[in-house]
Amino acid sequence: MSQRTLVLLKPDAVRRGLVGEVIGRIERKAGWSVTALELRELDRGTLETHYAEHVGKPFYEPLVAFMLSGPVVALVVEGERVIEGVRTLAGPTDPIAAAPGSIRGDFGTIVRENLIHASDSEDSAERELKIFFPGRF
Ligand code: RTP
Ligand code: MG
Repeated sequence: MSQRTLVLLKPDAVRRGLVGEVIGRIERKAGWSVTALELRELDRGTLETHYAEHVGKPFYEPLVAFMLSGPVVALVVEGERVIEGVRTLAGPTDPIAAAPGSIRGDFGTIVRENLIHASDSEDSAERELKIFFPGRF
């Protein structure tokens, strides 16, 4: 089943020069392709919409500050079971719990600075694609 997912390379990934590494892992999966890609600075309103499920949680404000701390790379990836697949490549939220071989497991240590966001369901993907690439998906 071919799908689309929204991926964000978070400011830590951009700052640390890991954009090529992370996109390379995604691109090398058979049949997957990047169909939109942009480096951009986010604003508070976009983040509030994107992270609506987390508004009011203790980690929300530090998360927003982190996501505003530098540019992110927003991309759309298309391919077979790509929603679950990118989540698997990323690994669990806490990089210390993430297995080596996953993006978070290989490069992260801090829960907040976990390098990558990927839509977690078909509904999330549809919602998030509209937020980050309005009029295109
Ligand atoms: P994401 O939404 O970014 O793909 O990550 P996720 O599904 O694995 O994690 P989620 O629970 O949706 O949390 C969103 C992001 O908030 C930061 N976070 N910090 N306890 C904490 O300090 C904490 N918990 C979550 C992480 O950046 C996480 O990816
Ligand atoms: Mg999430």
